[in-house]
Amino acid sequence: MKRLDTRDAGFESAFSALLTNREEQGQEVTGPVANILASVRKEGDAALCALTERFDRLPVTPEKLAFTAEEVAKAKAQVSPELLDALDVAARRIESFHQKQLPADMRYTDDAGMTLGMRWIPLDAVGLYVPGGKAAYPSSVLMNAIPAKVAGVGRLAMCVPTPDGVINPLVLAAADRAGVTEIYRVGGAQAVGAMAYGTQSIQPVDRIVGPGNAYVAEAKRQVFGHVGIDSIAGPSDVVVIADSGSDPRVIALDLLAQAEHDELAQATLITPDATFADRVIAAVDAELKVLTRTAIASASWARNGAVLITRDLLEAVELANRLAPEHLELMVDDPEALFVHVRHAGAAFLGRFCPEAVGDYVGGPNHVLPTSRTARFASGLSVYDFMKRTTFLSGGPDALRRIGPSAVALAHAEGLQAHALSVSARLDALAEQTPNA
Ligand code: HSO
Ligand code: ZN
Repeated sequence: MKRLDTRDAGFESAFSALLTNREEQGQEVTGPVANILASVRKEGDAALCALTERFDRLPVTPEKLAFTAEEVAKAKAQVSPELLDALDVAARRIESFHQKQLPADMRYTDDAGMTLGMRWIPLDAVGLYVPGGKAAYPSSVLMNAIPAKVAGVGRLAMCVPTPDGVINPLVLAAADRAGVTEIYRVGGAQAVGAMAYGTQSIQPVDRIVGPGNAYVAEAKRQVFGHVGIDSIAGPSDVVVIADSGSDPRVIALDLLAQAEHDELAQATLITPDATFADRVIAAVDAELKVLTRTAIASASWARNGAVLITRDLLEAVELANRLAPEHLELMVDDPEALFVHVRHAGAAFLGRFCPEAVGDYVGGPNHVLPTSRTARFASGLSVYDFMKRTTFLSGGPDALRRIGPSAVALAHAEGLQAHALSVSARLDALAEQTPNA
């Protein structure tokens, strides 16, 4: 963990290192992924089944690739009523937020008499990748699937690896709650290939979303262009701005909630109170002794953790903007007064009783957010990711008379004769119909 004070001479260079010093996974997977994609594209189901047997140790035939409704129902029956209730609370709140996000079409008539506008249209088919093993978050199934459903996507297919045939029943329950009915027991680059190119049993989709390991991320990169993809997620991060009005232990737990995700996760505290900073650091050390995911959280805190001491809260926000965090907590009495100055953050959590963990599960806004400082130019997952726009132009003779000649002039300037004629031939015809107009 790095403890820096903005009043120290070496602050700027140490802080810059913090901005750039993100570790890369550094796994060379480009070639192997290209081979997997090529074989799925060429051999379809046969390749899928062979690769699933090889990587997941699961012998499977094409007819068994999809989970049946009975299998999903059976998995759901294994989940406690309390957990199903919690899933439902989360799902309802995510649905309601994303419904409010639905964009309105646009249509207006301008002073040339042209009617112009834009129509939002949901995608026909989307593929959702859900990781297996330690990164399988049922909450992320809801966060990816519900916006697609709300957007009106026609078909939603999900792929999830089942190493040794094992599936987390809560993942299937979450898929079921989100209305996903097409689920395949396939993972890795082969799942991405199947969804991108299609096989005998998996119809191709138009866009693939969802997190995955290095192979999945690379496969998404390689199929991009043939299909759309969401952004490739880096390690998760949080910046917590707090003053001494919060319990140091509670703030420590917020930092550790990030650190326990991944050794590469980054948790940063920014505070104007040096004494409070030291209390939080002590509380982190104490909690690290008792947490279940100590090994991961300790590694993350030791390697990527940071505590920044500022002159005041405004300076804290300035640093947060430079860090462009995925999550920004404002744990102060008047969070709105700080929030007006926030320009770069994937999601902001306002007030002492609104920790990120609430937003991770049951807040409503999406928890798939821009990582690795991409909040400078990117936003969290939303219904817009599952829709596209068709713009339209509609005009009659009067509008063409008014703006057509400028199009002709520009077409000539670009040396595009057919373009010019396409407009001028119509203008000529209009002139003939009304000789003195
Ligand atoms: N904090 C993660 C989401 C998550 N947390 C899922 C718990 N489960 C990225 O925003
Ligand atoms: Zn989380």
